[in-house]
Amino acid sequence: MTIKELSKEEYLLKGHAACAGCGPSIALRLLFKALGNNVILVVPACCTTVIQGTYPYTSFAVPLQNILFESTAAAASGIVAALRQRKLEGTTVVGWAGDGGTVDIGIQALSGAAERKTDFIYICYDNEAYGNTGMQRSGATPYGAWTTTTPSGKRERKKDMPLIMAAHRILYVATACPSFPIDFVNKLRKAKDIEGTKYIHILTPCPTGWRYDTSKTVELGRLAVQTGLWALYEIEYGKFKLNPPSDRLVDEAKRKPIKEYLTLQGRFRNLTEEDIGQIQKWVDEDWERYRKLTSNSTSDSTLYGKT
Ligand SMILES: Cc1ncc(C[n+]2csc(CCOP(=O)(O)OP(=O)(O)O)c2C)c(N)n1
Ligand code: SF4
Ligand SMILES: [Mg+2]
Repeated sequence: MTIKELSKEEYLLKGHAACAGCGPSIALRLLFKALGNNVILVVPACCTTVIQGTYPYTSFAVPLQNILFESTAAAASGIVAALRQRKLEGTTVVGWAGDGGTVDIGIQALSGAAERKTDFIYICYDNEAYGNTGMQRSGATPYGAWTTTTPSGKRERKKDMPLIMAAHRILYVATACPSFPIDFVNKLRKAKDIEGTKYIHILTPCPTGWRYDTSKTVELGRLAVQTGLWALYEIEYGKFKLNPPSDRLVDEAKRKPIKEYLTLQGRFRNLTEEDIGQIQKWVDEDWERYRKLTSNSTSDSTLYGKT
């Protein structure tokens, strides 16, 4: 698929309440272009509840259920069961939650739904902090990042949520970023046709929390991928596969230095050279892991065992 072939329909309507340059709102627009309007969205407390607007107004032209912060996957499970009971086929149920609502408070409901193989797509849009409540740190905030609760920079590393979901042996796990729109759209369309729990984790730059100019959202997403900090991959039926352009970055020389990404963002202002060196080392270690997983993918072994 090319950009020109994307649907012209817009189900994220004009006049929504996202900040200028909001990465998650670009991803939402693409989500609807990929899946159309035969979807039911489940959204917990997060920036998206602001983007959608307050009743009786809404910027979403699809059915949507707002639910408690911890309950996205539980509520989506209920909707999937209700649709099945009423024999209503063809509607895609999508859980759409922030990083806090996924890797922290929502993880038990999501883990339960994945273990039950609930037939829905769960998307974590990751702006690496609790945006809606003023930018507190989450389990997905990266090492060194300023948030209101880590004023001198977070000292812990980001949770590897896609691999946590892969450990549930679900049939489809993928990472994406709206700066690579066709990759994201293709992953959504593929996920739609797989039965069971599908998990897509998207890195969505947030100018308000990451402290950069609102015009740089797409550029930052690209840099996250080009430096290798955010790898685009799929784990399909347990097989790990890097997607373009990440598939070319196994060669270290092709990765841009991580510094190019970090220095564009005010939230990393307090990083020392030593911190930057440490982050670069971790990124390089991740790639050694991706290299091993990629070379395994030519054999019959999968993350879940033999095919
Ligand atoms: C049980 C509970 N605790 C805290 C809150 C307050 N709260 C609402 S949204 C939010 C942060 C959401 O962060 P995230 O999931 O990362 O989404 P974002 O706002 O960044 O889009 C918090 C802490 C709540 N609604 N319910
Ligand atoms: S705080 Fe960030 S994620 Fe939330 S609406 Fe603003 S730009 Fe988007
Ligand atoms: Mg968040």
